[in-house]
Amino acid sequence: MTRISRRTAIIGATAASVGLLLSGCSKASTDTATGSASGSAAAGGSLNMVFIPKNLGNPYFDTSDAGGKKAVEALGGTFSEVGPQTASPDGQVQYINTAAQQRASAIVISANDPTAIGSALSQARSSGTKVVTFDSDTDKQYRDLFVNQASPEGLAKVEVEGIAKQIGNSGEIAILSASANATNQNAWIELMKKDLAASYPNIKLVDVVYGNDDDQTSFDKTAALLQTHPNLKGIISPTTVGIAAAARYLSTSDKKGKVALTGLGTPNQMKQYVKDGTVKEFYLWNPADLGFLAAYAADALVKGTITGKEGDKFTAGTLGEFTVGADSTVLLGDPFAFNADNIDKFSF
Ligand code: RAM
Repeated sequence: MTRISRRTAIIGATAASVGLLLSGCSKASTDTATGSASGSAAAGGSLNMVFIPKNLGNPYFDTSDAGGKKAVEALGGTFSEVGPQTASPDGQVQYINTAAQQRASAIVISANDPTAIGSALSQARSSGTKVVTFDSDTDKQYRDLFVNQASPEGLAKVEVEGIAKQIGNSGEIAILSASANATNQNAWIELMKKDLAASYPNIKLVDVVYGNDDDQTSFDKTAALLQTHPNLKGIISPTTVGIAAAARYLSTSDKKGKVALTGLGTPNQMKQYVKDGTVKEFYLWNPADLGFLAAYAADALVKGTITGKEGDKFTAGTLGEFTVGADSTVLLGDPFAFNADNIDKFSF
């Protein structure tokens, strides 16, 4: 059985998918419970893994890190989650340093910047800690492996197609992103710009603004976008924090139903805005699966069963077997489309 078919069999989901695979979505295939991650990094011999999200208090990372915790516990190790309150690279450095001092076996991190945390990560690696980036990468020389949620090209395409169909292929759009240096969002935005230029001559991207993965900032930036661009037809927000804040703003404004909104969101945060008609469709992978996969990848590095070179294979528990691709990257799968027809089937 291939990885995708095995996973699809595990989740047994029936929701419709606008041509996207169901991989990793539906009722979390890693069966991750909600609730905050806990534990503490212990020095010495056995597996101890430190998860560092972009910031704390983001439901997306609560879910991904809970997936990591479940995997680490299944592996008999110790899990901890530490991180900054705001999505800044400086905030992450101190946690990287502490994890290295505590001789963590592995750091699993979503990077707030491709280079700014590089020297801290290099130092951690030179003291024996394996480094796995997940969700948002660093430059590849700073980590052993990157666990990628979905192909960046596919994510860009699905979001651009989504907004295009909702605004009738014509008009002004804007992007509400996360923090300005976020590796993942910046890669997706570049690809969206290319897609727009190549295939959508009548759609004009008039602005890209940054809500820093902070709810209030994202809310305020949405208000400002609508004021600055009175002819705006649509917003793409490729961040779960941004899209939820933008939806909240739109849902009580006179632009509700007039300005389309799509992007990447968690079903739990977006449910009410799909039901009240603010949002028609948005996309995501299963964050719990991403954390789960990252933990198994880190464990394989710690055990030395893989080194991170292309072609290395490892098994990620119930998710099945994965193969390391080019640039020491492992791919979770394809994103999934959420809309009124299926949103009630998901809980994360
Ligand atoms: C936010 C973060 C994260 C991103 C998701 C889609 O939670 O920016 O890095 O992958 O959105």
